[in-house]
Amino acid sequence: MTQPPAHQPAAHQHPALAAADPELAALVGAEERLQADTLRLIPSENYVSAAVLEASGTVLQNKYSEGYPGRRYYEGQQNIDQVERLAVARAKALFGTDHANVQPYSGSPANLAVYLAFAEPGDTVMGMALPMGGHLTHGWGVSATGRWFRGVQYGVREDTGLVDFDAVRELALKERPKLIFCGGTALPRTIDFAAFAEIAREAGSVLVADIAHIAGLIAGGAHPSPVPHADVISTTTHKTLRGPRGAMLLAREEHAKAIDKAVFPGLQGGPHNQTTAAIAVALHEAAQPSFRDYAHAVVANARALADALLARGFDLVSGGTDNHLILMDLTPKNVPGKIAAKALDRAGIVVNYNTVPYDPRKPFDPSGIRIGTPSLTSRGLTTAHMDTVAEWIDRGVRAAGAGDEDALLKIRGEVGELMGAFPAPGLTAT
Ligand code: DSN
Repeated sequence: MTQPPAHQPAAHQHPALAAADPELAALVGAEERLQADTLRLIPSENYVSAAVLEASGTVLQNKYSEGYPGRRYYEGQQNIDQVERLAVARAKALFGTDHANVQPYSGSPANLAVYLAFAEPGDTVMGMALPMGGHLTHGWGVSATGRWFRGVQYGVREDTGLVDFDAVRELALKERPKLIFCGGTALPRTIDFAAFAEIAREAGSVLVADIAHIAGLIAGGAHPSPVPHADVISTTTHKTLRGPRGAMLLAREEHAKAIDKAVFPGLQGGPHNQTTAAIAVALHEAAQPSFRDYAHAVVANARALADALLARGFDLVSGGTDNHLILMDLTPKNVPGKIAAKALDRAGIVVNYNTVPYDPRKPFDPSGIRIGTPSLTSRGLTTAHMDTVAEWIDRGVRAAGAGDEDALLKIRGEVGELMGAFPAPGLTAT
């Protein structure tokens, strides 16, 4: 049987859904077309494999399993226990940790469980400020973590865009926070886990490495691992790691009980077993040699794209990238991030508008856009394509500034043509 082109709706893959709820099936088909036809540059997104997709949609969905393997509050766990044990064993082997909890529903609940395990309401916690590239759950004011705990924040230097470790150390020693978070959502540079660990040790703090963005790079050997340095590691499973939407907490044995108790019964009820199964599949895929190639290709593509953007006069925070992510300050181009992001979307290039460090504009209308290479790498684009991608972004931003819809439409055609030659994983029928 011949495979349908990547840009065709794949309703035939969901025959029951199409029969029972054509309206919903049409929306799923439209999303499949969108993901196939566009150049997806949001650095926290990816394409999961067909195997991960299948595991996410299994009858494991039908089962309640509060507790942990061998210690459940429901019977009928003969298979579920094995699924979770497999996921845990694979997580431990892949990252080289003593302990893994694969039950957190996503990154925010995973981080909240860390608070529950190690801190009391009102305690001081420290993380990178959200507008500097941190995450809401690292003690930022509008998040429960910033309301229920006393969040103190560090940032990056205005001149380099890099973490100022002298300032981090000074703040940590002054505040003696219970938790120090490192990692974030808009960090284009390598995280120096050893430097954070030394500061945490001096301050008597628990070091939490939030590796959600870079877990796949770490698993593939394209970014240093926090394992020898961090007390606890928190990660989502759906970004560079290329698994389902979920999360994991990894820890040394000494913290295993506290972490498990915090996730269940502290914070959550029954685990999402279909997600646990899909995490197990993704971890198996991430242990294959081809995943190392993917992880290194993600970084190589990001570096090539950064160079091509710099050559076109773009201002990149920190001057470039070491990982999968590029943060572009569009101030010199006189185009606000939101205007650029929406115009690029019309051109078939999907990015998100983002604050840049020391942004004079508001978070809902900031100066920058954030882009990344995981999705395009999963589709097979290489460094040879990055000049074209930079050229499209350049033309798109200029068209945004000029209000030139025809130019955006032309880019959209070119994007669709190239992406049609690179079938999206998980979207083509097998
Ligand atoms: N929302 C995620 C991101 O896009 O980086 C972080 O949680």
